[in-house]
Amino acid sequence: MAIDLLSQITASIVDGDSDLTVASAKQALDSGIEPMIIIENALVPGMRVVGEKFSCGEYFLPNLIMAANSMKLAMQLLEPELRARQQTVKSRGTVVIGTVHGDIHEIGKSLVATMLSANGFDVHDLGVDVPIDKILSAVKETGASLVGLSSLLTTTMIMQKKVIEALAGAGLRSQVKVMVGGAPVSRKWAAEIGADGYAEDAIGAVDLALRLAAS
Ligand code: B12
Repeated sequence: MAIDLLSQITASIVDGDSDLTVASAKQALDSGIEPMIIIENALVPGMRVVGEKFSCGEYFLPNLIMAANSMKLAMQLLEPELRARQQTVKSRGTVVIGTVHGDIHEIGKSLVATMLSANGFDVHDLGVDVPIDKILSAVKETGASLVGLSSLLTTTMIMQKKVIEALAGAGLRSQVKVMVGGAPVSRKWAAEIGADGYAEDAIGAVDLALRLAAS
């Protein structure tokens, strides 16, 4: 039953049927399935299929947009549930997060931001297509100790390196630990550009942030 429901959510993402995505996500929540299971085992796999179909020319941009919209609407339902389940009292640190300049992919970055905030971090989400200067100002204004940079395009990964260089240029590099992520990003890339850590998904991002905050 739970597996059927999760498969139905995945299929509805692939079809871009936002009404069905939201209705079945609600049904899954009501039947006691944890929100993170719904996200990781139903929504994210659906987005992966959509990406593959786009890659091989079976899907076009409108299909990506419809799938992304379905996922965003489902996230609006699931985010408060995620937060409600993982409340912590004391702040674990301040994080500035955003998708780098030139890149408008927001779903993964927002999921990481939600999970960090659900785990006690004070999160300043700068959104998408964020210019380097805005990141530097946010770090100065908030006194953040962590910066999260998301990039979903091979062409925008280089912006992660540029942000790290700009932080160093502004004398802020020793104040912050930089985490990088996004589908084309790897541990190897993170090491190459001098980032402090890489995580593959939102749960890994929380583990990484906790480790970096304690170091
Ligand atoms: C949805 C989508 C879109 C939507 C985005 C809508 C939105 N509001 O976000 C729209 C339609 C706008 C879009 C546009 C484009 N897209 Co697009 N898109 C996707 C798609 C299908 C899914 C991305 C997604 O949301 N995944 C689900 C989330 C949950 O996963 P995620 O983003 O990877 O995030 C997780 C991890 O990576 C990690 N993570 C992410 N960020 C961070 C940050 C930190 C600090 C850490 C630690 C971890 C972390 O944790 C997240 C949660 O688990 C991907 C395919 C794919 N497989 O990635 C293509 C994809 C990324 N897009 C692609 C392309 C080419 C484009 C366009 C150039 C298309 C075009 N011709 O216009 C434009 C680019 C516009 C721009 N300038 O940014 C390509 C990129 C190819 C490449 N190698 O560069 C992909 C891979 C599709 C493909 N297979 O060809 N896209």
